[in-house]
Amino acid sequence: MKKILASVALVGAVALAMTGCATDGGSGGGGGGGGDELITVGFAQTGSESGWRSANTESLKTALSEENGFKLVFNAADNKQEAQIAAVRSFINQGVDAIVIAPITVDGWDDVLKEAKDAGIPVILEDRTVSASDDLYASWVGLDFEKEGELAGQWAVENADGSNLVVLEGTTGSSAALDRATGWSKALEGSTIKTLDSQTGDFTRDGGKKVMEGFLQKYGSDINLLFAHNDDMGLGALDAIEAAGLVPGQDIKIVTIDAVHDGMQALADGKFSFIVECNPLLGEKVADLVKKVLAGESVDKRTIVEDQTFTQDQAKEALPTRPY
Ligand code: GZL
Repeated sequence: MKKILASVALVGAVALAMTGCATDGGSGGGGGGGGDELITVGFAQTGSESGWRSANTESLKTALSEENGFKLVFNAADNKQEAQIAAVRSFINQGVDAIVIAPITVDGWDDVLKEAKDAGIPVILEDRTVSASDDLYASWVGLDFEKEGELAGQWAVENADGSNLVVLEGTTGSSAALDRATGWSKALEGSTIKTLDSQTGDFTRDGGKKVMEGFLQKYGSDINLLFAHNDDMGLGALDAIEAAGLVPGQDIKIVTIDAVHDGMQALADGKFSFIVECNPLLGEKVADLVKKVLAGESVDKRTIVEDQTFTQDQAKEALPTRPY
């Protein structure tokens, strides 16, 4: 609907411009239908739960800036799904030109995505994804979370087979946690790694520390391998491990995902053993998708950004030039 309106509006705007009385050509908010007015974008971010999230927010704010032709309406939902859905409803009521969402969990999005579609406002998903039908959003750009989990698991099987494992899971119901767990389990098939326990730490340092304290109280020095779905929970777990008189990287090998600065520092210091990167710098791709969708151009439904992995030596080498 929006595309047809945009095309008609664009033709109208061109016609009117020739008579010296151009309109903004957009239905909804600002200049989404063409012309040199700013494109108004509502961005519903998960919150500020981790170092990765801060880098992702910075990347999108930089790309969706006024100098790049955007007026950004930003909301961080404090990791609460209902608050994030309310933010999207608010963007619809404001009549923004486009909506960007980093969906906290996969479920619960059908109704509000239908409302955005009915309002003729295109939605672009970044980072995590949703279980709703993909005709309810224009495009998704993010990472291959299952591959990230599989790469982490492959390292564990090659370097820590036979270990007693505990897992700090990401936010329950998030595509990042669900898919990383799938990839990890796939990699461990046929190995002799024994999973003692697995619990969510909600992607936060505090969550990782609290859950690791519980694991240590229950299993003590039997634990010799930790898989944390992100660096921040692994960093929180370091406090608990050291408080228990154990040496991280020696008594307990730690594998994490993200490769944010503090995680890479822990890896370079020998406290972490292996990290699989999850690239948060998605801003330019999101901005490009917004402009193309509003211009009525066809775009890929899914765009996956490549990741890489780091050993302790590779972290020492990469740290000085890491952008986040
Ligand atoms: C992954 C992203 C996850 C990160 C966490 O793309 O959704 O959420 O791994 C962040 O650090 O909180």
